[in-house]
Amino acid sequence: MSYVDEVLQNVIEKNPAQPEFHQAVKEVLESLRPVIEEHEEEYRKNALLERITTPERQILFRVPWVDDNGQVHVNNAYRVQFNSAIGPYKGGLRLHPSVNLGIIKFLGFEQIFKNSLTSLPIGGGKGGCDFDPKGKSDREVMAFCQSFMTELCKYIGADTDVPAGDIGTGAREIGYMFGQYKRIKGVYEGVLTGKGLTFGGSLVRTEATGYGLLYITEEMLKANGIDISGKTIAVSGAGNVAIYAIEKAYQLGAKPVTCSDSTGWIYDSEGIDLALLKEIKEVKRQRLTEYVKVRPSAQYHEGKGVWTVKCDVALPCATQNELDLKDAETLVKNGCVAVAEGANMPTTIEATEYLQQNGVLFCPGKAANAGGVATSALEMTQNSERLSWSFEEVDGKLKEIMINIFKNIDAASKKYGMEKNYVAGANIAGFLKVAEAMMAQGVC
Ligand code: NDP
Ligand code: 2IT
Repeated sequence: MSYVDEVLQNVIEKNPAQPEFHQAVKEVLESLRPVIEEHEEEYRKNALLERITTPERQILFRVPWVDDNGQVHVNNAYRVQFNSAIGPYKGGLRLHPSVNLGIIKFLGFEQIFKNSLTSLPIGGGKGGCDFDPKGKSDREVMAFCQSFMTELCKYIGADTDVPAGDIGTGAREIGYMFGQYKRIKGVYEGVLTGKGLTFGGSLVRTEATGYGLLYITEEMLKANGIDISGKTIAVSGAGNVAIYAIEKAYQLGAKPVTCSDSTGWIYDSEGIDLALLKEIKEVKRQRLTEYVKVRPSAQYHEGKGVWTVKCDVALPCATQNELDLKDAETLVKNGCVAVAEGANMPTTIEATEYLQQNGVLFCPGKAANAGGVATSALEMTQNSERLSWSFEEVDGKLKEIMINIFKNIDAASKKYGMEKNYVAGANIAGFLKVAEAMMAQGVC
């Protein structure tokens, strides 16, 4: 049996009932085959693939908190410190009722290669909790965040592990967590990123993932002779990534016509009204049903359906496995030329293969959404030097990083004879740096 197949089988046997983790490992290892074959003896002897697919440390803890009626609740929380070969663990915290260990492990595993692609010194980690911030009062969210950080603070630090936002964790949650960390540890340090601008946050971090997604999409299209200006874009999600993807799409002359949340989706023939979307989602924390009440050009549909809208470019920005084979078939039928993943692993393996086989340019999440964590790393740098850079400076660096990521994944795909396969390019380019660092650091 080949080394890749052996490790894949082992991962599935040793991590039962973690389908998202199996999926992420399969996608990466499958595309690494040519690289692994080149170094098979060396990697096998050093158990490199066994080590890279096993987290360095997994922390599981309970989070008790009290609601506004005096009722105590208990949630399950996780921090998976996956790989520190190239820097301190870095990755977001997801707060959503679906969170479990397998989901956090898939996200942590992806983060290793994403962080490597940014070219900045950050290792891979991820955390989260099955707490649902939706419908909770500010006081309840604060009570949860304080209890969560009371335990998590034992394992993180500016030079060891630096969490940030993800689904359900935005500026409000990061603020409460930072306050509690400082109170317990008595240290004012850049232990979290995505902080408020008055206490060490970086300009552009809020916009970074969505902006970065559009910078790399523009670059991928340009490399294939296509101009993004004038293109119709389908976006899913209505959270941090989706909102700033829509904002940058407009700035580049494209027209985003959809967005969605977990209950339904919007098609707006005039283009999404960004100010209205921000008001509903960022300020009032309401459902998308509010959008159609004041926007005559828009239709609201219950359930899932963004990918049925005719578009040139599709940007899934909600959650994992939200774009399946049937969606991919519809996108191809409707003439879609490119898909770039704002979310982590939003496209199933079957859908990805179908899109690639049908000539759709496909940029995987670990490259396409790396702008968020890259800007987090820039926040860490600013915290270390106790300075704040201007919006233009951070945005300029973000754009440069995204263009370089595209160049590197394009080059890696060509080097291994898989031109235009940016999934393989991203996995290979991300892996090689981490592998070299692990080999140089010996058995650890
Ligand atoms: P938010 O919580 O801000 O927004 C998530 C959006 O997706 C919401 O509109 C949510 O709807 C919608 N959604 C629909 N179905 C689901 C579901 N089953 N589970 C969760 N959300 C759902 O999160 P972000 O925008 O920050 O994250 C979106 C994706 O981007 C995630 O995959 C995340 O891991 C990834 N990502 C985020 C980065 C960041 O910097 N924030 C960086 C890189 C990747 P509703 O409000 O109804 O729940
Ligand atoms: O998935 C991701 O890259 C994030 N949620 C951002 C992580 C970070 O540390 O900024």
